[in-house]
Amino acid sequence: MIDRSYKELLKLNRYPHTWCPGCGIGAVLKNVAMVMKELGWNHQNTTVVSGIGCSGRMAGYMNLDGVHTPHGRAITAAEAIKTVRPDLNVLVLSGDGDLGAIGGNHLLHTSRRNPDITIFCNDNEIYGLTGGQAGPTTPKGTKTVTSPGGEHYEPLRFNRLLTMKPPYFYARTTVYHLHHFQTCIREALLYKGFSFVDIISDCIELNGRRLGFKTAHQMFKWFDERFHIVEGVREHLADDELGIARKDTEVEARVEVEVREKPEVEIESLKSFSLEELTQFDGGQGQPIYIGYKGKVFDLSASPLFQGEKRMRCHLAGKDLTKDLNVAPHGDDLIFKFPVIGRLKE
Ligand SMILES: Cc1ncc(C[n+]2csc(CCOP(=O)(O)OP(=O)(O)O)c2C)c(N)n1
Ligand code: SF4
Repeated sequence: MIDRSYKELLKLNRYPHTWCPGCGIGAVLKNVAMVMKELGWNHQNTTVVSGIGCSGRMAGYMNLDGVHTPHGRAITAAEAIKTVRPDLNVLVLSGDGDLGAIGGNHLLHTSRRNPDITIFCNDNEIYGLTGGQAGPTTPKGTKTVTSPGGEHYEPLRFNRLLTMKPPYFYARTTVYHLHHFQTCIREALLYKGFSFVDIISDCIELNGRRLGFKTAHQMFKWFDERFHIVEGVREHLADDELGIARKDTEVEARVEVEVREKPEVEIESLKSFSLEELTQFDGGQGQPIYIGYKGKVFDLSASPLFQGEKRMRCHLAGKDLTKDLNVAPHGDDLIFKFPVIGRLKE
């Protein structure tokens, strides 16, 4: 049965919402709510901020305390909240125009200070709310209300702007690549520091139709042609890649290299675990954190991915994650450097 408990995080009493049928914003809201629910983020521990625009209406539909700021000021408000209430998870849900044009200066300088906030940018490559004018991420040559002969300038590339200097976390995904989209949301929420998810999305009414698309689905297929998923965590993403670009500071990176040099072990000589036995090792009540992968059992108790606040990731532990890791952008990079302590029973 489909778990619809994420709906607790939405103000359904305010529905029907304001967005056009087929608009990608609904998918952004829904998927962020689904992953938040999975991680236990709610009105007691999380607040949300939006700026102005169709995308900027998202905060108003979340069942959380939130702020609807003046145009371009969402990130400043979010940083201020995090500064005075470091115990709260702070999210920004807004559009490419709000975050990258009028709010561009705040994006630049807040990312430099690296506060622990997460930005979800509904990047529909247009100003939707005001009628379809060219925005900062509108591709060169696109016909819009303000560029009837084709947009003149090269677009702003968030990936290049936000991955200049570590530490950073930048992910690009689309509303069409759902599994990838949810992975990016999850990893961004769990990242300790400034994380930015650039979600390529559609404004079917005020951009798509002018480009000749009859339906939102046609636009989604176009995203699939323009972008492709890259596996693993990269240092940088090319302009047509969907994935996660992440780099920690030099000191953290060195520690990782040292841990990687582990000798191989004879797997047959190790204890074997059934899937049921594995469930006991989920990090709860002083238990270690074990994860199954391709027939082996890894001990991830020392992994920074599960320390401190990230302990909430323990819902992943005590399971065979082979299928999930095979499709996740980080692949098996996350676990192979930790000790193999057992094998999975056939
Ligand atoms: C100070 C100020 N300048 C301009 C506007 C007009 N305005 C409202 S929303 C918007 C663009 C929003 O674009 P984006 O963030 O991409 O959101 P979308 O509507 O596409 O989701 C503009 C220019 C405004 N509200 N306030
Ligand atoms: S105008 Fe565009 S961005 Fe705004 S709700 Fe409609 S489809 Fe979505």
